[in-house]
Amino acid sequence: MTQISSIDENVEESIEQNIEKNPQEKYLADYKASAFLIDSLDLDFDLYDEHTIVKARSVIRRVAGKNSPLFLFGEHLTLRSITVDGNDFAHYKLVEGGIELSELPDNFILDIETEINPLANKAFEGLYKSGEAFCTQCEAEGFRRITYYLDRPDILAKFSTTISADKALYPSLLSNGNRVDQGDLDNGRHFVKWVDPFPKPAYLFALVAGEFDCLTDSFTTKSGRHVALELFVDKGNLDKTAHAMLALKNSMKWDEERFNLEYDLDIYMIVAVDFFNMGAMENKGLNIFNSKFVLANSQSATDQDYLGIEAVIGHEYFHNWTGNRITCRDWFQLSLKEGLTVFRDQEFSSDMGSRSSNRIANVKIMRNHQFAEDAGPMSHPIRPASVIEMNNFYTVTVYNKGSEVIRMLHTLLGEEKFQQGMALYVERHDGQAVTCDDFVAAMTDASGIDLTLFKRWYSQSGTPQISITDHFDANSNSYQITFKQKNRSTADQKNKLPLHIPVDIELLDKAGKAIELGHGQTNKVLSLTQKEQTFVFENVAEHPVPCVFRSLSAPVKYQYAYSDEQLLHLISFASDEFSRWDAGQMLFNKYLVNNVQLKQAGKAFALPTLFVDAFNSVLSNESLDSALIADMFDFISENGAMELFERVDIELIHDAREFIVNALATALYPVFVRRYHQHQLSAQYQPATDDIAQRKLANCALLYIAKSDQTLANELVIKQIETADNMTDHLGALQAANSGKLACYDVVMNDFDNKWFENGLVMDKWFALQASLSSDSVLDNIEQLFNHRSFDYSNPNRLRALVGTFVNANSYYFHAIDGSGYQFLTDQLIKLNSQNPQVAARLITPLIQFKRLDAKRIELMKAQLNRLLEIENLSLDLYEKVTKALSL
Ligand code: B3K
Ligand code: ZN
Repeated sequence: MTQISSIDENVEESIEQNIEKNPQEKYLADYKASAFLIDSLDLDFDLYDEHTIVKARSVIRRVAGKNSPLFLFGEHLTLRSITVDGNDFAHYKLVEGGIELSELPDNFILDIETEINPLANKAFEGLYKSGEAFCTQCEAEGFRRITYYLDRPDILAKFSTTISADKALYPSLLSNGNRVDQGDLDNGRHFVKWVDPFPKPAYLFALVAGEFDCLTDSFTTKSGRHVALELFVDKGNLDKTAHAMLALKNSMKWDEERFNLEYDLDIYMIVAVDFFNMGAMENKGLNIFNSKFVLANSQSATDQDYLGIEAVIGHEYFHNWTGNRITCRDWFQLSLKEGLTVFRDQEFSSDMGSRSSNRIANVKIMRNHQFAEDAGPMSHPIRPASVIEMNNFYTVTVYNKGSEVIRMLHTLLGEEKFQQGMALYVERHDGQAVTCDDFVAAMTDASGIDLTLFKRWYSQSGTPQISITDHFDANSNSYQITFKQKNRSTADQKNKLPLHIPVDIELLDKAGKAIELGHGQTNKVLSLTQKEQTFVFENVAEHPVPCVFRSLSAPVKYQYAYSDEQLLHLISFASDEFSRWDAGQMLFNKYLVNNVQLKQAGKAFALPTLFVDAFNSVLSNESLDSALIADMFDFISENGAMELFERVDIELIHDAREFIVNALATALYPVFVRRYHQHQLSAQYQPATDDIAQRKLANCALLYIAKSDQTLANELVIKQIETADNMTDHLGALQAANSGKLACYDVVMNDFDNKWFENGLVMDKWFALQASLSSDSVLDNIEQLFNHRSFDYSNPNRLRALVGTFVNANSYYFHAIDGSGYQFLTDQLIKLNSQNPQVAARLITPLIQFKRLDAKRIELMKAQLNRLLEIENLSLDLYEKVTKALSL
């Protein structure tokens, strides 16, 4: 193979910012190292619900800026006292966002005493109460709600933490590191002291106080270190902890085997809490988890829950090296730890379970969410250049696209060189706060591969669009394939440059065999580095069907004018399971677009026979993995489908999608029924890969049956609920009843409510079903559910289940042309703005991604955004998103 042509425009390396400078905006380019360093921090907490006293003693030294003042961040704090080297100190000024100290010596001990109110803290940032327990969340900038401090990730200090609290109410007092002292105090109180030997940034600090049940276990590392494992859950939940503990031990082992990374403390603790803004937090030695990602037994958790727990437990554990031992210099570098750690957790899940199922699920996140983010007002590179509210940048771009960037590095380097790069990165930077450039430098130096161009992925936002054409020359037996990359302007950047895009390719002959491409290989990774590039393959005997972007080797949209027959060829013969799935998706998307256009041209919906035949061949194929078959029938969501159109017609997308799904349900009805019966498991529930696949296919079949034979579906649903020994099948039956609007729906939903109303996590599945109902009464119903006995407006999980599902997964009703969906969401955001701005700023996403919608809807959405802008004390979180959306 040789490269014969290249067109590379001479484009300037500079990338223009088109967002006006805002006074509150912070810039990566403005980074300055701190003039002061903190060697150690001794914390002392006297815990009370409404007036906790925090004493902080820092050992500080000046490393630059003679006589310059020291600014310490602090928010929502009451200052009680301040001393320097033991003497009262008067040279301070309380200013917005912190305190400024002047006339300081070069080396000193600073003692600051503050008072805070954990009970009043409903933002769940800093120290707060989750139910009866105290807990913390400090990333990104929550530590400043605990004490005045240099709350930035490049300040690494050794922490000790002493906690005192009522002994009966809070028997467990936990913090980072090792427990070094404990004892009783007066008035029924007690104390525990913890010392963390590893210097760390403040965002990794954690404290928990409460009464828990604890599952203990241990792990012996490969060098023989004995590690105590402790998993703390609310009393009564011990029967739901086994899977999380197993996932932890598997993670520890996997990281030793695949990345040669070993755990470093004598103890690893995980605490599950009910009130938590996100999934979990990797605090050193003391992870704090949303209970959703810990608690599971077969009765209460689905296969998806089991897999989610494994992934999140792994993710937080893997942060111990990629995040904690080596952390970020500044928050613009967030993807340094998050993209890399997501890549590591995806690899872990793929090694433990089905690689293709994992890849499909992760690509769906990119296509359904990340591409939309990149095309909307919040578009940013994986290393953002400017930020107003840091919490707004824990995004699918930084996390998932960040992971795709690491995956591309892995594809370009191969496993061996990639691991050499990791080893060099760890050797160079252990104990440091570093940048994405440092990471790429280690990869470059270890592999000898030039990644200069590749680094543009870190600074350029947007989804590249690749158009592919080819030509076969029968005389010379050569096959040429040409790739053009188009990088469109995004909200944050006007001018774009070509990117280094790895294209994993395979060529299939007529018989479906992969053609050898040299060195005994049937696939090849091409490096597309220019705007347009042609690659030639010699000794090709016939025009092949190209299988491009195998496993989606780059986070791009790609287009090749595949005929239906060629897509069927890929579905049947591609050696990469992901590519078979993707060919099915392309076929579906082609006819989704086609049917929308038919209707727009005044014609009726229609499908060719080949379309149904293609999916019949998948469903009838006994040798195909059951999970893959189920995935092939799980088509792009209505939300995701918006990305397929320049101008979105909400109703038509909904109708065309329904038409195609119903056509398949009807045409393949007997095969779905056969598959349903064939994939019933008789053995006891196990969250094992094969069993998960069987359940997935059976429940997928049930969903389709519910669309074509409601009488049979009704019977099957009732029977499945009666006999199910697990939540996956119980919920699968409810989903079928919901989507097929079966006669039993109300009864089975009521029964579920009566059975589970005391378990909020289980009820989240029920709330989500209610919110996804395709019915004109869905919004009224949701309003009423706010008063449901299991609903708690201050719990982020409940809000995400009910409000989040409606706005993200029920787009037909969210985008109702009367504006009711937009108004409903805005009402909730106004309520949440002052209480929990982080959760509000997550929920707003579908209200700001309006670019492709019709003028009427855009106007309605903008009216709601303007309504938000007018409220008093709009949080920075919402302000940033609303203003960016309105400025487009
Ligand atoms: N690092 C945390 C996320 C913190 C979010 C702060 N708003 C969890 C994780 O990515 O592992
Ligand atoms: Zn993370």
